Amino acid sequence: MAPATRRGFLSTLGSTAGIAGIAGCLSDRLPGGDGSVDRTVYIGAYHWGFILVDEGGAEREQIAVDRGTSIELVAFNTGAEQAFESLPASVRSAVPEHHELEERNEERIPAPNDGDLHEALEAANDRYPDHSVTVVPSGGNHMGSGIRMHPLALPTDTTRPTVDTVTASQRGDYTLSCMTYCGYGHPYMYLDGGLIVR
Ligand SMILES: [Cu+2]
Repeated sequence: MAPATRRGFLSTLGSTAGIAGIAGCLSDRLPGGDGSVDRTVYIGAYHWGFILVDEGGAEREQIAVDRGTSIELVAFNTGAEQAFESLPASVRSAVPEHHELEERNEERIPAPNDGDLHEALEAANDRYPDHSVTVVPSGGNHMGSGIRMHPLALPTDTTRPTVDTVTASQRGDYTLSCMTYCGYGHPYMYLDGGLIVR
């Protein structure tokens, strides 16, 4: 994808137009907006991390739910412009701008030995634009427990968010993790303890 268009979606961030219409839009356009799920959690994937946004359009480091809660996960690749545009305005405006996401990378991902993080990011955007997300118990492999799910594919060439409903069946901390190789920072692409089932 051409650099000129890759981050074009950022120009829409900060727009407040349409907020009043969110509830209606959501029920028309996304599964579960009719109240058949208890919670909706928005998950944005970028190189190299995840953004968690609640129903109110607030970015959160973690979202806690009660056991037994059904959770609609609405996941998107921040590089998928059309999918991003289809999200509620409050969710779009909660997604940090590109430079802020790059600053987050610098805080938590060591620079490569043979180059800098920015170059690695540019290369990854071009060569490995896709991600995926899975939700697994934090701190190890506990087969069969909790929210484990098959990875949701998050390609850049899709026009819609990827939506799935999961049930928070067991208490614990859960980590969002990318299961699709996405360049240098892929091993760091996780959000530890992003979901808590209490
Ligand atoms: Cu990834």
